[in-house]
Amino acid sequence: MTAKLHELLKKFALEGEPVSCERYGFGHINETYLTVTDTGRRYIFQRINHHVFQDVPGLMNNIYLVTTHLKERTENPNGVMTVVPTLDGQIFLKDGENFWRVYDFVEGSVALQLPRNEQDFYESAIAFGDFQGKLADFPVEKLVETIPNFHNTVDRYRIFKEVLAKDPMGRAKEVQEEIDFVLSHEEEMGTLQRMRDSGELPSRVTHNDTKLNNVLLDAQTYKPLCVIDLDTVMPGLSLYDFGDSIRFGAATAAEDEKDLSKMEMSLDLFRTYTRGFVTACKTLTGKELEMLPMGAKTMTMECGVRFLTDYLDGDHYFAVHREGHNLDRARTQFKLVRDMEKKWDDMKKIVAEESK
Ligand code: ADP
Ligand code: GN1
Ligand code: MG
Repeated sequence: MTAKLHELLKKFALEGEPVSCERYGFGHINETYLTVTDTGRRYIFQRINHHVFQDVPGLMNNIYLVTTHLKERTENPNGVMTVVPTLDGQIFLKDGENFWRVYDFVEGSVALQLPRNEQDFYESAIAFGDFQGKLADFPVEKLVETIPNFHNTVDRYRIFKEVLAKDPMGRAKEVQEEIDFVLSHEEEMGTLQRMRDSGELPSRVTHNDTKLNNVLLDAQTYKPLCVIDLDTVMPGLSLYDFGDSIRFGAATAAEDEKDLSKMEMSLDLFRTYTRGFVTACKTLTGKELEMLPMGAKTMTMECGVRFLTDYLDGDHYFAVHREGHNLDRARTQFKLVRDMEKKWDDMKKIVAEESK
């Protein structure tokens, strides 16, 4: 561990003396470390990405409020993230321009990059559905928007077109096919935002980043344990949470798979997740249920648009580990959208059957 990391860790109310601190996990946004102390206690130590999250105090206050609310409704102490304060009682540490925080490590847990089987995916649906259900009575106006317009797909298109017009890296000419695909879907992809604006779909407290690896499952039983990565918890649509889970977890290949022939949306996994989500979250309206397939398609397209925007812009937002990484990610998302279009009638039928 570097002397700097040690110095920072010493400012938190840890049990014992930190003896190691290593990079951890597969997140694209924060810098995550696993730290161990001489008593064997383990902690997650993170540098919060303040370029992405411009109001870190507001974000940490959201997390504090939401975890406090969830703890009152959760029996298992490992079932909710626990923020470890600094020695002077703050929920994060400011060091120069950087922001750091510590969470208790949730022992006996696993985060999956892909479901091993349908049951894993079902359990994640229960976890995220339950999360939303438990927050249904949380006063949504107390939360700040940690990233304004995060799932405003109309605004994501606006930013895409702005970057495309500048084309700062000169990359647009290589990806004309992808650009055309994005633009040909613009009108349809604004549907949910228009329904949110008109009040047809209700604003709820949502997680907004419901990838499978943002829920910890019990390492023994593979039952849901704890929903993590709470940075984007804020007002949103239930369809964002449903859709983002399908985008990531009902896919038959990794988000950055290069061989697009491997990438499909599994209708079986779609059915499994739908069943879990509607079972755990009883508050969905008829309109929300009807729009679930559109939630899946919109979140997938939006994520593809974000990856492609970042590729055109020079890869400033998502962590990249190889050349063309964001382009590969964008392509998998577009392949998924095309596959959903082929399977659209089946997706609607499944939702109708599972929400009876
Ligand atoms: P990012 O925003 O970059 O995705 P996350 O908060 O999701 O960062 O953390 C990255 C990874 O670290 C997670 O996917 C998970 O594997 C692991 N992780 C995060 N918090 C905990 C925790 N409290 N206990 C155990 N593992 C954790
Ligand atoms: C980011 O932080 P992480 O890796 O869980 C991103 C999500 C994207 C996802 C794509 C704050 O999630 O919106 O869907 O990558 N989070 C943020 O993998 O932008
Ligand atoms: Mg994460």
